[in-house]
Amino acid sequence: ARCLTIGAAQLGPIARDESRPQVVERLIALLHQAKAQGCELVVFPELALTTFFPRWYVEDQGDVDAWFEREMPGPQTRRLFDTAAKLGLGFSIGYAELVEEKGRTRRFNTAILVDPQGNIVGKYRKIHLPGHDQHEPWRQFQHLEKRYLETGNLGFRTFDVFGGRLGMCICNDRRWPETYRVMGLQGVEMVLLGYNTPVHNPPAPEHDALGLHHNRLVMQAGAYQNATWVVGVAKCGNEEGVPMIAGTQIIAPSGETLAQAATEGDELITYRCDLDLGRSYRSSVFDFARHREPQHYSLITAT
Ligand code: CDT
Repeated sequence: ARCLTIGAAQLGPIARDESRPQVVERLIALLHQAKAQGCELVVFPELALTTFFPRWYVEDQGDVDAWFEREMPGPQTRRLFDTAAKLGLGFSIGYAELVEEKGRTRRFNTAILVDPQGNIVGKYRKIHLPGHDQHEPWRQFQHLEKRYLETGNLGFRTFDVFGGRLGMCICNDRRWPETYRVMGLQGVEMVLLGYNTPVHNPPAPEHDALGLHHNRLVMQAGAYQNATWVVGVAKCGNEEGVPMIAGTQIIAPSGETLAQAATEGDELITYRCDLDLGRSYRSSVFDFARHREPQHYSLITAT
């Protein structure tokens, strides 16, 4: 068996006035727990260095940019990288990324994968950006990802690291079957994903009671239908008056959740994942080469 011991590091709320060094201390505490529990790779959530800022309409772009990282690691995040490397732990983490690319300033909702030596070995920029791009004052809170962020431009890649083939996606991506399938077609064995999911969705409050159900449904389906592990990690709890779902879990290629968080705060859950578990699915019911019928799928990619 090719086993990889995963730590899914759920975060409780991050306050608006919490500084990067304060958050990094919380992440480091989880790294130490992960080391003590035999983990090799720790998965942190989406936008794990700041509060979930798209909930506010902010006019001044300079104020918005204060939530973004211009380098990774930067002066305030280097301690995270150094500690992980000292402990010999890999990690993935989500953050808001500001880059000069193609001659202009660009902003992405990004996740990176860092090896046990502290090298960035994988990067993903969120493709399915939910919410809206204009201020909608009728909402109790905003969801302005479409205003502050650009659609990711790196595709759904996979990375041969940690003894397996790993991929990443971010939050709303997990609701879309294409996300997993594009990685499944590359033979992905484990998908790492973090999320910030408010309990209340202002345009469709009738869904509010189903948040944890939908969270589990989409990740379990993505895992089973693509014979991959899925590690889903929440930032959750009541953040600045907005409750967000927990439900951090580690899902096997069978679609079964094998470990799950019990709280809505900082909490590490672990599982020793056998990366070969997907094989029997990939060679039987989901043998893509034998059973897919892509000639009937063209509508999926029509724009
Ligand atoms: N962060 C993120 O993508 N959250 C969304 C909220 C959807 S409602 C606008 C999610 O899909 O969980």
